[in-house]
Amino acid sequence: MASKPPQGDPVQDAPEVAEPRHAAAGLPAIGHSLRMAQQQMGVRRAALTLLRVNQKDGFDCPGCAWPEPGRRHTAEFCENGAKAVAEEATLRRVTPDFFAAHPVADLATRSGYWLGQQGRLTHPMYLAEGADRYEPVSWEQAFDIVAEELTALDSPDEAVFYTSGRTSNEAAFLYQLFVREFGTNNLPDCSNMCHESSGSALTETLGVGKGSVLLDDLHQADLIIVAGQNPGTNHPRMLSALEKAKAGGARIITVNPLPEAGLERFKNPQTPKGLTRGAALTDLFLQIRLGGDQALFRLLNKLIIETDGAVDEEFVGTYTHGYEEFAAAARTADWDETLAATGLERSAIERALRMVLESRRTVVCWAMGLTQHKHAVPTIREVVNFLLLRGNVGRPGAGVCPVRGHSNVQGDRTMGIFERPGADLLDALEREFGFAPPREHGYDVVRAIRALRDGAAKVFFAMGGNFVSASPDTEVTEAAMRRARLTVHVSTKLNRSHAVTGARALILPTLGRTERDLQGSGEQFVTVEDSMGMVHASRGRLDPASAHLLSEPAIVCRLARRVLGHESRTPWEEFEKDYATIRDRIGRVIPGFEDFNARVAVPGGFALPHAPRDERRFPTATGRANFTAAPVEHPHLPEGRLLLQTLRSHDQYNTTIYGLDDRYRGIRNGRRVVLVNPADAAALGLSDGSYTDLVSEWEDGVERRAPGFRVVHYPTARGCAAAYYPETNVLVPLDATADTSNTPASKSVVVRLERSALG
Ligand SMILES: Nc1nc2c(c(=O)[nH]1)N[C@H]1C(S)=C(S)[C@@H](COP(=O)(O)OP(=O)(O)OC[C@H]3O[C@@H](n4cnc5c(=O)[nH]c(N)nc54)[C@H](O)[C@@H]3O)O[C@H]1N2
Ligand SMILES: Nc1nc2c(c(=O)[nH]1)N[C@H]1C(S)=C(S)[C@@H](COP(=O)(O)OP(=O)(O)OC[C@H]3O[C@@H](n4cnc5c(=O)[nH]c(N)nc54)[C@H](O)[C@@H]3O)O[C@H]1N2
Ligand SMILES: [Mo]
Repeated sequence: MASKPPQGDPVQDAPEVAEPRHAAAGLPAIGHSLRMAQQQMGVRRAALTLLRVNQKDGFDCPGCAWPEPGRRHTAEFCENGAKAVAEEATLRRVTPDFFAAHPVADLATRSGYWLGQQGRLTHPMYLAEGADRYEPVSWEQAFDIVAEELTALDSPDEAVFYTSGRTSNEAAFLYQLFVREFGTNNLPDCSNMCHESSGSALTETLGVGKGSVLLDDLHQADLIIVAGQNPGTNHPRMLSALEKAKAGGARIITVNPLPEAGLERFKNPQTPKGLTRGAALTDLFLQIRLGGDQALFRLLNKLIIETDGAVDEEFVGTYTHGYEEFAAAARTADWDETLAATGLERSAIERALRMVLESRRTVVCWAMGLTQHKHAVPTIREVVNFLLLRGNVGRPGAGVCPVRGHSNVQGDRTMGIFERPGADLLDALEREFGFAPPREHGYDVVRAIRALRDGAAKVFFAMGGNFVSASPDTEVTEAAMRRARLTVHVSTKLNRSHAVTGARALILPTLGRTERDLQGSGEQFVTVEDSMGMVHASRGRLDPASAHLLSEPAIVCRLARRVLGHESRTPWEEFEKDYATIRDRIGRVIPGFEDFNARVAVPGGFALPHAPRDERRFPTATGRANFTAAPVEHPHLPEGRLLLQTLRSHDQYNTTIYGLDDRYRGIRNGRRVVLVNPADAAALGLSDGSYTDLVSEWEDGVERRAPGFRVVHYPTARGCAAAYYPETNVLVPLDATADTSNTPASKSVVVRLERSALG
């Protein structure tokens, strides 16, 4: 039953193109967010819901993982947070009648946008083997089906348990506990496709795989470098922090192949000035070629080393390891090679160096523009080298700042959602729960797809997310999914993963962040950890979308009881009744959570310890912060080809499409566009408005094609094109991943553009 993936919305996908903007937010942003919220929720519900976002007694915004400031505005949310809330708090519903009217084959022809617009899931639904559509089932039947397939496996390692990043700490802790009691470490998560490269690089060099700055550090910095990140769309509240830093005298260098409106100018809707001109943010824009960052930082490092007095020798001598070897490698950095790899002017790099040398406190922020390349891990290690050289780790106003995506993706990892758990975690689980957790490492996302493809994995269970659309190599992933015996999705909204199923499939509908969670002991709250290691409570206030929903913790507890039976000594019933009892156990298993219930009761929550930040202690193999000296890499582009990055528009949350506009980039009413530098377009004979197929070329010789994209002349770096994810995931080869972290290299796909039969 292989259906072709849908090619956008044939009726609606008709891109219109205008000049890109040069400023973000402002009044139009408020207007857009309120309009979307009201379309989904009506006026009253929209107002009541949005006023609860990120308040100390409210719920954590299900948008991004940017932290909340200590002093909050009445409306502490952004345009895109409001869209995320509206998407969840919508009044539209996907009921059993909907599934009766839409066979799975029909759902498989629909776009992700259409699926998401249908509304919230209301009932557990089951697709029986050979059936053509989902039918309602009871929760008991649903758990029986999962148990039947899990117990029929030859080994627990034939099951895969995915997690997306919205799952609360409580649900994540229970989920990994259940999975490990069941007997496997097959716990891939969205982080594998996201900041895994940051985690790998930081753990090896600093000893902690998380960022080392708090919000106040940004406010106190002299220099903030924002590399490979588009906060105006993806972390809009970060713009307030950048604005505040600038008001305090900070300068900002932006490193990006695209001029992103949010980094040019920010019109803060919370201030009078923001309603008019707004604040300029970027002082120096380095329009780098895709994948040129390691070369750039390596050259800057050489120049720092060669400047008298620029290296913080006391810091380097006291706290670091490997300096000599690194310095020897850095000294060989070459201007010509760097200019070719980055596409930058010599004078621009010299100006950046002056700003670096004038700064006593430097922060580097980054996101997917650095993590999704073959050489992502050495690139981020080079950023660490750069900061270590001038002692910019473990002092106020300075440090590493990987800006996380999903609102609790960092917390999920802290809770043990990891396919390669350390012995510390497993020992602690063994002590606390009295079972022997599996020690062998499990599958990450890419390895899970291979296992499903090869028949080595037979059951796929997802706690949230949209695995088939978010993963690379769409056709391979979808074929892999269809080979499974059973696919199960705990979801709030309909998505493509519900339409590309194993022989049997279940949809288990769950509560969202915004909703009241009533259990045996009364109303519950959950906790989350933001991008800066702050843990706080989140309490939903809305009535659940349907009376048939279960919370994520309740789903795990009931499933665990059904699957593990009397073999488990874990008090699943008690956990379901009272989440405080889960937090008691988290406090005994996960370092930094001691006395969890008492500390999270304090409004605003608490900061997790971070040894490099707090005490300049580096829990690495050498006991010091490690300089590293990897060879410099950058993508090589064959003649007549472009390097494609797959990125987000302003109207989407990952695979959830809110609308068809990308306002800041001047694109409306369509998503099948490819942004190309006019000079490259001219060389390829592609006029603005012509239609092209994107064909990716990789070493396996397989031709991957995404048909029918409108060419948009756009001021991106030479040789570098951009198009939206997930429409272009079909082009990303499964095996094209970052070294060490195994993250799909979604930001450097070699493509040729062919005249399209479509369009
Ligand atoms: N509204 C909204 N918010 C979101 C999300 C969303 O989809 N919508 N997603 C969430 C998630 S899970 C995540 S991980 C984050 C993602 O946040 P981002 O990382 O900002 O997301 P992308 O759209 O992938 O943008 C990548 C940025 O890096 C640049 N870039 C690409 N390649 C390179 C490179 O080689 N070098 C440099 N220097 N720059 C490069 C691109 O031009 C772009 O500006 O956002 C989170 N927040
Ligand atoms: N080509 C390319 N591919 C990429 C990326 C890229 O930049 N380029 N980015 C990667 C990144 S950074 C990430 S993080 C992944 C994202 O991968 P995922 O996290 O798997 O994808 P999402 O689109 O965020 O998942 C959306 C679905 O989550 C469900 N959901 C929403 N809220 C909840 C909730 O509270 N509970 C539950 N149980 N379900 C909920 C809804 O059903 C919704 O349809 O994609 C990756 N894929
Ligand atoms: Mo992400």
